[in-house]
Amino acid sequence: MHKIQKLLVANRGEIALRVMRSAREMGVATVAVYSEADRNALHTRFADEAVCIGPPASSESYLRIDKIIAAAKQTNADAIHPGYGFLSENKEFASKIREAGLIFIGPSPEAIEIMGSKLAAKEAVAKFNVPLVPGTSEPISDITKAKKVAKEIGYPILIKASAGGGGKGMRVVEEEASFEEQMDRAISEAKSAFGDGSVFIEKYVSSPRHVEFQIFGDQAGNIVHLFERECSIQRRHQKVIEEAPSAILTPELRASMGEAAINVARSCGYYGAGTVEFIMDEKMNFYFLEMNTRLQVEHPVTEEITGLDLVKLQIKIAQGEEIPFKQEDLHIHGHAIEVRVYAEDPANNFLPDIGTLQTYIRPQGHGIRVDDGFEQGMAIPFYYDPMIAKLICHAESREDAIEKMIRAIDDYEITGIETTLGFCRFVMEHEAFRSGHFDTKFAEKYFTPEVLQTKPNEVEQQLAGVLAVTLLEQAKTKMTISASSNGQNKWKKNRL
Ligand code: MV4
Repeated sequence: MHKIQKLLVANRGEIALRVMRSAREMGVATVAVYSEADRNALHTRFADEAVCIGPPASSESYLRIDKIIAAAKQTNADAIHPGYGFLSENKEFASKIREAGLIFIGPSPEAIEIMGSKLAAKEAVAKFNVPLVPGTSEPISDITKAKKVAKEIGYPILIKASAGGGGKGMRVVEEEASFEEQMDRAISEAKSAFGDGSVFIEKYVSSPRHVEFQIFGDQAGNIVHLFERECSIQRRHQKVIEEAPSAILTPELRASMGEAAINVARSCGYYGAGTVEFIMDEKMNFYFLEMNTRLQVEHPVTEEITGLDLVKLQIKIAQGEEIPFKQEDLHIHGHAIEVRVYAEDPANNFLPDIGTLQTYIRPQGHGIRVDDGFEQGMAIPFYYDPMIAKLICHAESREDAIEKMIRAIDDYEITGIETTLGFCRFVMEHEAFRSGHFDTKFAEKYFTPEVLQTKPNEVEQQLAGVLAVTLLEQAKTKMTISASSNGQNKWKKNRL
């Protein structure tokens, strides 16, 4: 066992800060790497030491394996945490870190490789009794054969690129007549996008729910799951709202999905933090989709309901410790919801809206957590992901967590850029979300920019009348009145 002394965080923004905070609490020194655009970023300032690794473009900084390993050597760091995104699921990064004699805070390069290929992943888990969507388990290129398979599975079917992920390289085929054309397109798309034209066919589950399980393995072979997260509220494969636990899982279903998730991890000798993604149809059948071999953006909801610090657990496992608890010691405490605050304009097709945070005041109070990497007055660089913060609420029940989230969104003051907060508030108030009857098509089905426009309700109309009279009175007596312009009620809709 090697106790980690100094940790380099190969990331930026909220996750870099998140990781460094836990390291510091464990007495581990921290090293930041930063691009020229992040010279004054919070992660750069928070770390004990910081090394500039290049120009703003990710390809010249946060994606440069050589520069990051050189920074670790230069500062005598003995471990590297990749965060999420960037190099977090790059097998070459994980192996080069090992070859340099350093510890990678994550799984083995082999596990990253297997799970990075959808077909290899399916093949690995098939022997472990994990439910898979009906379909092919091998790359398919012979059109006649493929057509036959599609017919057997039954339309609609989905063509997926083996090297794809996060929704990239998928094509729905509704009927046999369009099969050939879609197949040709899928193969050439996969070739140009991933340099690998392997595609396979699955039964298309038309409006699935996305339920994922957090798992942890250690290097002694122990594997546990930390329950599920429901991530069905998304737009164009970008998650916007996540919660734990799922509103619809029964204890029995949770136990069998948890067991399947552990088996997925077992199938590739997994250690570290991982997430096993399932889709679920309306009959509550669940199927393994893919495994993400990193800490995920939405990990805080799991932390809130388990009381565990997942980054500390990652560090302990990486330095060879065993998981310090058993599956039966784990329990779900209350309910947690996370909303992602993106610098995007929901009224304008969610186009990125970068700029300067003129006002930036975080909500506060019991059960509220904000993970972010910005302060008031800072500019949001356009080189990177537009997610500026995660707002997490934890309460005893789902209903209480929703009410807390609405209050927190109303207390969040952001001016200078548009954000997705208004969209998130809309979701919190929506009957489909509140009842738990929603799926991955929620945004498509229910959201239009018009729903963000505040329609005054009856009470508000009456109040406006009263206010008009008052103002008139005041004008008569030459009094001045300054309207409250702190934007406090910016997201309020039909509420008084
Ligand atoms: C599917 C599917 C329906 N049927 N596979 C999207 C991203 C990638 N992880 C796999 N995805 C899907 N695979 C079959 N056989 C629907 C999706 C899907 C989806 C999955 C999870 C979360 C959001 C989604 C949004 C659209 C489609």
